[in-house]
Order: sequence, then C-alpha cells, then structure tokens
Amino acid sequence: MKLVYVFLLLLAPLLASCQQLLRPIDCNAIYQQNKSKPSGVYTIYPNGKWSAVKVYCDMASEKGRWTVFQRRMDGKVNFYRGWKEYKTGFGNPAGEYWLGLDNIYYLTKNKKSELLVDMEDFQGKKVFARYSSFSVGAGDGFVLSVSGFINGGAGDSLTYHNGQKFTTFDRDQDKWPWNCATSFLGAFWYNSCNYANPNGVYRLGTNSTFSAVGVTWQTWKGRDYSLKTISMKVRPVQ
Ligand SMILES: [Ca+2]
Repeated sequence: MKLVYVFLLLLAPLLASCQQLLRPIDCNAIYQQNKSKPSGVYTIYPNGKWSAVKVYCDMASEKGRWTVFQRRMDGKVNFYRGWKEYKTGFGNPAGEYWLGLDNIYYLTKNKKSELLVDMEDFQGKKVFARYSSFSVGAGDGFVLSVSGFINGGAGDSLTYHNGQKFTTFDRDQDKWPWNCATSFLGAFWYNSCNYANPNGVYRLGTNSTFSAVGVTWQTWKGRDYSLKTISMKVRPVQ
C-alpha cells in the first residue's frame, strides 16, 4: 500500500507538467512548449480546465509570448457593448475581439506581467507603448494597475488610467460626473475621461464629428484620429 503512495507522489509532478502541456494557461506557456510556434489563434486555459478560450498569440513582437486581450483591425466587430460582455469577452480571436475582464484578471493574478500596446495609422506607420508592470484587480472594479512606461514612439496615454475601475455604458465607475463610456462611445478604465480609447468607434483616420469617440491614442495622433489597428497584449515577466 505504501509503495502505491510513493508511486503517486513521484507521479504528481509529472502529471502537473502534463496539465501544463495539455492546458496552457497563456501564450507564454504555449511558447515554452515549442519556441518555433508561429503567431496565430490558440486555445488557452486562464483559470483551470473548464476555462478554455481561444486567443491570438503574438509570437513575434518584442520577442513574442504575448497573449492578446484586445484587438482592433477592420471595424468588423461592434465594441459598444455592456458590462456583461466586457466581463466575459466577445468577438473573433482571428480578428477583432475583447478577451474579457475575468480572463485578463486570471492572466495577471499570480505573476508579475507586462503590457504591450501595438498600433498603426492609415499611412502604415507603426509604433508601440510598453509597460513593465500590468495587472487587473479582483472584484467588480477590475482596477487597472499599470506602470513602467517604455516609449516605442506612441507616447504614454495609459498612465492617466492607472488606478481606475472599468466603465461601460451600463456601469459607470469612472471619475466623471457623467458616464465616460456613453460620452466617448467605448468601454475602458476611464478616469475623467481618457487619453486612450482603444474600444471606441472604428473610424477611418481623422474625423472630428463627435470629437474623441474613435479608436484613439492621444499622445500619438491626438483626440480626433482613429487608428487603423491597435492591440493590447500581456505576458509574464521572465
Ligand atoms: Ca461617472
């Protein structure tokens, strides 16, 4: 009988590593399994075996390993959505999508993580903003913690949002007397209100009718330029 226990004890670490192989928690785990895997859509398990979700893994930018949790590229998905969908996620992992606040929370919960925000304008110019520390808090606030800005040409439009709760049109948790989500037609960690509006209305570049409602990163292109692409991605710090 005792031998069986010893055997099981020896087996436990092996089983644990099999779990990791079968159910990678994020794109970093997928990369660690096979460092030559290309960028693309993969299934990850941010919170155990029942939490399978498809994501886009960026295995190229800044040495890869990134789990993309937000992506705009063609305006095919409507991002003006309510609390429930921002909590659980929506869209198409091969195209535009939002991974969900619950998943972003699980991805950053137990390990020091960093954030990369890649973006491109309609002239094909690409820049980025990187943050050496990123996490999303527990509970219905989903408070944003972001710091350690590294400039890839985009400027810092996110530090202003540090410490803020997440706001949608049907859940106002921002610092403004009105609701920033209904005023700027997005959903975000609004303060009062924003320098970045990555979940705003997809528009074709410069458009000042209804100011600042586009997919904006103000420190790069100002309030009234809506970006061609933007993606937000997270990975554990090595
Ligand atoms: Ca408010």
